Amino acid sequence: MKNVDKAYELARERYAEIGVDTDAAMAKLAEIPISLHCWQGDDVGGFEGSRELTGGIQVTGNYPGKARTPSELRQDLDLAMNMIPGKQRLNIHAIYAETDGEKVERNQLEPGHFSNWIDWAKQRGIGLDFNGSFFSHPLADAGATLSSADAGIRNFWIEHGMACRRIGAAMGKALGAPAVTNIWIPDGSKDIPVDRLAPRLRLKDSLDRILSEKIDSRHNLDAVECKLFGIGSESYVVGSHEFYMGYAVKNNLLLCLDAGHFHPTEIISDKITSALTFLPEILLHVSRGVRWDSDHVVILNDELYAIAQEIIRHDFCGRVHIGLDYFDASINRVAAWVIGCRAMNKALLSALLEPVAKLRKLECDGDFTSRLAILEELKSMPSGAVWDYYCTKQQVPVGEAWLREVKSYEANVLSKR
Ligand code: RNT
Ligand code: ZN
Repeated sequence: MKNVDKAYELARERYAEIGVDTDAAMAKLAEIPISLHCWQGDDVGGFEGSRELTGGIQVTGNYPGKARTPSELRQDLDLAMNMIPGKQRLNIHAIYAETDGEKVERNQLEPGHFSNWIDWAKQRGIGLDFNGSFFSHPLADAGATLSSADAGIRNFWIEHGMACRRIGAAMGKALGAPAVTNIWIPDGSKDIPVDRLAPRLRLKDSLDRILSEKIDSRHNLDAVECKLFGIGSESYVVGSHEFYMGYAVKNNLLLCLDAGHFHPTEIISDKITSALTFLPEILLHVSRGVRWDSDHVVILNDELYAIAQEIIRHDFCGRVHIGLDYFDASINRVAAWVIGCRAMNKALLSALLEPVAKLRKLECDGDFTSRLAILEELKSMPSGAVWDYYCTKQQVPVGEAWLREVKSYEANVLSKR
């Protein structure tokens, strides 16, 4: 890796000239966990059986080699995670329970149904995060779960939410770092409702009941995820941004900001500081919506840079939990994980290579000319050389070398499924 080392030495000097310590940046990056979402590996399928994906989210594509079992999914994750530098976590949905062929209703799920995941995470030395699955289920087919007017349906989902928090806590306890257990529900309506209030009041009551059990925050943290619209809930979403912002602030929960869940010109990077003015911690679902909440694979675009800058410039690493949330079945699914998670890491590294104090001073002094000039010059600084060096130090492939490994896995493993 002679060239990588040489390029890094030069890059280190260049950054030193502008007052940036590249070694410190890499050390910091290595400590920022990113939670990889298990559901990219099987198109949000889970292991309950082959029901269709509902809830107004959609996976397109039929790329061969999808994981069909928990061990296939973990095998795929093992490969993806070995191609990604830095600290990782895994984000699991309730539908990924392992019940030994037995039918276990979602309101009956227990930590034991996730013990293989916990053991696997322990082996890898990573933490887990968790999500209730309030979709792809007959009791979600009417378009309402926690906001349902049907007491039986609503109770079922409340019990599911309670079960999920206990599972999250068991994960956090076993792995020595709290799991973030997220609640996203698809509730809403295709056409214009007459009563926008009653479902929201019911949702509030359901959440109150789910959260009534005291759970040690060293083991589990609760997050709520808002949304603008989904397929089939175009006119009304019960859990809107205002609803959950209010609920999170009032109850001291994490607000989950998903990059695809706002108006197309709205960006979550600008929401981080607002949310953190009123909340101790938040969760991000880093995603990429193309024209709608399409959950495309995350790439290194302007918004990803901006998200990373907001986290790093304010030193919010301890308060922003970074999770990925996308699902693309039109390309190799393992590669999709690697591409998105490497992109997130690259964005964080770029942010860590900014001379923040200097930029802040220019802004305070009102020298907006210099601020803009330097921000533009930073874009062509040799951050790529630092990234390559970081990858070698982290013992993951440099550049597109990871792709060869994924391609050979495709030929030897995925294509045989
Ligand atoms: C849906 C939400 C939610 C899901 C996952 C599967 O729009 O983004 O987070 O994508 O939980
Ligand atoms: Zn999401």
